[in-house]
Amino acid sequence: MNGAGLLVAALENEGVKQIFGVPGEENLDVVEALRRSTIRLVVTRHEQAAAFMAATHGRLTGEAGVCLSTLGPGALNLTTGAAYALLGAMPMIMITGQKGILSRKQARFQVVDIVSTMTPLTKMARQIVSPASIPSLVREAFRLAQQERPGPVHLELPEDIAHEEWEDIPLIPPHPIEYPVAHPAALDRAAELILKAERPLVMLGAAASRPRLSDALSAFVGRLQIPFFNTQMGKGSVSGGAGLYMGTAALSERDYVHDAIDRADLIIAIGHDTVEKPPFLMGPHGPTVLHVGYLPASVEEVFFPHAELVGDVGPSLRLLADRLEGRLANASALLPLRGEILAHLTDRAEESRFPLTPQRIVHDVRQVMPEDGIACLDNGMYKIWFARNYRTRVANTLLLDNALATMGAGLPSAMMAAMLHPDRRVLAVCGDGGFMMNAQELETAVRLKLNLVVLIFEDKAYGMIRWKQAVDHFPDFGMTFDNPDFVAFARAHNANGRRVESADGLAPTLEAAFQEGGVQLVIVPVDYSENARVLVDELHQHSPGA
Ligand SMILES: Cc1ncc(C[n+]2csc(CCOP(=O)(O)OP(=O)(O)O)c2C)c(N)n1
Ligand SMILES: [Mg+2]
Repeated sequence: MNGAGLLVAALENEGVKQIFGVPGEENLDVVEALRRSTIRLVVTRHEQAAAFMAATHGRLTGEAGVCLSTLGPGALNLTTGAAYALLGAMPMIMITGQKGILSRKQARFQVVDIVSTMTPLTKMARQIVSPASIPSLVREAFRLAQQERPGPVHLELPEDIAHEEWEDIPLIPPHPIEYPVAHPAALDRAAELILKAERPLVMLGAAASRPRLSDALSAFVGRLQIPFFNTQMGKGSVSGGAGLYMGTAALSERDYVHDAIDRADLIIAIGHDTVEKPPFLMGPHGPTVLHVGYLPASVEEVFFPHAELVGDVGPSLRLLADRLEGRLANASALLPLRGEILAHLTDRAEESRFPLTPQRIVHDVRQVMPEDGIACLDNGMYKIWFARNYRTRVANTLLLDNALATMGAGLPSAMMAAMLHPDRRVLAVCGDGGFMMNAQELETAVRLKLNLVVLIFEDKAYGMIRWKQAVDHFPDFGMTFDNPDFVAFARAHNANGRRVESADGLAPTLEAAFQEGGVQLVIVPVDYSENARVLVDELHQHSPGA
């Protein structure tokens, strides 16, 4: 077997079912080994999309997704995806080619030091220098990528090592690992803090969304009955518990959910990862914060917990609930604020203005999406509206990126969700700017015969930056553009496209798109004057002092 064969056998050994990417000539031995393997090669139209898809596989399953590229230019195209997985804590393996390392028959043609490039963007970046090391390196790569805190790992396979014949080397079988559970002293301290709290509040952060955690978290919330809010990436980490949901902190201060946060004397922050835009700002006089996480908290100017419960989060929370269940007289002290906080979110959600308000769009999307439907957001102004207003009742049904917050990931992440869950409705939500950053993947989605609806918010602008420009009192300048005819664009890709022509047209158009199946674009004109009216003026009035 050659090095490439060993690599592919090691990937099969890890349970890999598909690899996303754009091969180059340096990968041809790997491509040939894939052809003979059980692993499917899914070519994309840009490496960035392959990386976003692989990262989303890791995010949704906990098992690293794998992407492949050639050397130099192809590998550089993976870098945004690497950062997306690193900041977002998504397990992913990137395999890139390289010219031969034992002789240099093409001098420096296309040679870039990709291992150095990837080092700050990954948990590990290595060149494979001998087939002998492949089984152990691949096992190590998956172990590192998948263990807390998850993230990307890069392996570079030079073409001569890929081609080199080697004796069969035994693969290293993966085994399950249980993380240590929090220390009894930490559990006692945490229980004491919660027992003496007068107005406790739970916050669910990004790490709360780990797929394996959803049941334990839902049980914890159900047993203690302490109301909870979530960060953007902690959204939808709990199934059920709807009666305790206080809102999502899409902004750092002043929003209605901050009425509860500002009154809390204890915040139990489960899985908060400070890669996220802060859900609230800690200061000298704020509440006590208890960090619950797989790893100790990182300390920031705006986040410095007073106590920590570190260990496998699910089992640790069960032990904590054992100490507290039925003993918390003040558990629901903040719950009376819930009705008023949530009432604000339905404001203008059914208004018939055209172009549509963002509130109306979020409302209508929710009507059309079943509880287990998955909405995958790109990055733009609508992300704040979805984070605030879109209610989730099933874990991991709103995927958004509040970590790298890159444009261009919406469509590829939705494609991955559609591949993993062909039985569920999947919706990509994009701006007209972000959609065009990876629009070429419509061809991939059609080729893969995915069932997927892509909703494009059309304001003919980089709306979010335009909004910030206005908030900061800069003149309106430089943020607008024209769009292609999106309906014709869809048709040119053998997809279908529909434009929403009236306020009442959105829900039926989305419904028709889902019913018809295949890849469907729905273009909805949006009225972004609500951004300033609600997110600046109204919230400023609501909380002028903050
Ligand atoms: C790759 C990348 N480039 C630039 C930005 C900065 N940025 C954040 S939101 C945004 C505008 C997004 O425009 P669009 O996709 O049309 O969404 P809208 O805000 O208009 O709804 C920009 C340029 C970014 N986050 N990622
Ligand atoms: Mg836009």
